[in-house]
Amino acid sequence: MEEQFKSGFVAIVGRPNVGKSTFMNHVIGEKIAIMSDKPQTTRNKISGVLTEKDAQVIFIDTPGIHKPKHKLGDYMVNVAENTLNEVDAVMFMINAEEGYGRGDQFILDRLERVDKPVFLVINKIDQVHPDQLLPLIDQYREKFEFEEIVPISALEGNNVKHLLQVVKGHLPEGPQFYPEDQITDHPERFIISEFIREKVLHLTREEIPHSIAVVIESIEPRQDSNAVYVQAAIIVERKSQKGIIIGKQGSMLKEIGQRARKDIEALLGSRVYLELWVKVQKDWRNRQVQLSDFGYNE
Ligand code: GDP
Ligand code: MG
Ligand code: K
Repeated sequence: MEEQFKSGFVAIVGRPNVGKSTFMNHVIGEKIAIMSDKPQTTRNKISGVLTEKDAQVIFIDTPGIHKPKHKLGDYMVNVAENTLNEVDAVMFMINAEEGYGRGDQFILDRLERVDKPVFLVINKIDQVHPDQLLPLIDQYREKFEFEEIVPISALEGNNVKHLLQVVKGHLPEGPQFYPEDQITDHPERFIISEFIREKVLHLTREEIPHSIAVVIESIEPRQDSNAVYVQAAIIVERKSQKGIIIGKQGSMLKEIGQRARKDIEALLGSRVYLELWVKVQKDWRNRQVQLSDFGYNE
């Protein structure tokens, strides 16, 4: 008898910086989720679609579940929790270097309410001695009944194939939800805004906190020049931050724009003109009513 096609949605949860986006990018093979060494880079659901001959896995890279410190934090936790109730399996990812922490308990408490298989994925094993793994596994086993425990290195790809086999093994039989060549179901608009936000965070390092948002004002293909015209605003909370992002004679903003443009061109497969500007909007994180303006409502 022929094997049935399997498909399903798999959420990736875990503390910030454990490597969720890196894993997604490794699996999907394109730069869809945004990677950064700053925590909480991923604010929204980004899904990557992996299609193989026997299965289709749709990964949801959730914002970090953590104790919220402000309204945007609340929003992010809600998105993550809602996601957990809609998926077929959950990958709980930890950093092998860090070990168990209070942030993990917060997440595990939420996972107790999930009735789908939960896998413990121990990432960054390239950073630890193999002897350190067993005690870590024992420690987590005591806290939660995981379906399976799989150590990987998302960065180097160690054991990632095995993890995919394990995940596929637990998916229900189902249809191919997305066409084979589709790797994300997110509108380009959101991915483009994340590309720009990533450049700001990388280039400004510690000076600019997470209190920025990027709003894509327009994306217009230009018939005459065979290029796409993108207009976007970077929203900051303070005037001083605006100065940092613009830089001396606009040099920083220019650099941000040039780097973001390269990623957008790769994504859209065409030449791109990117027009960027910076707006100050005080305390936007705590103004719930404004969150929807930035695309942070479900
Ligand atoms: P996220 O916040 O969970 O999405 O984490 P990211 O994917 O953004 O990764 C955070 C940092 O950890 C980045 O600097 C990654 O390069 C790094 N990282 C991710 N996976 C690995 C891994 O397997 N090994 C090592 N050494 N670093 C990793
Ligand atoms: Mg991430
Ligand atoms: K991150």
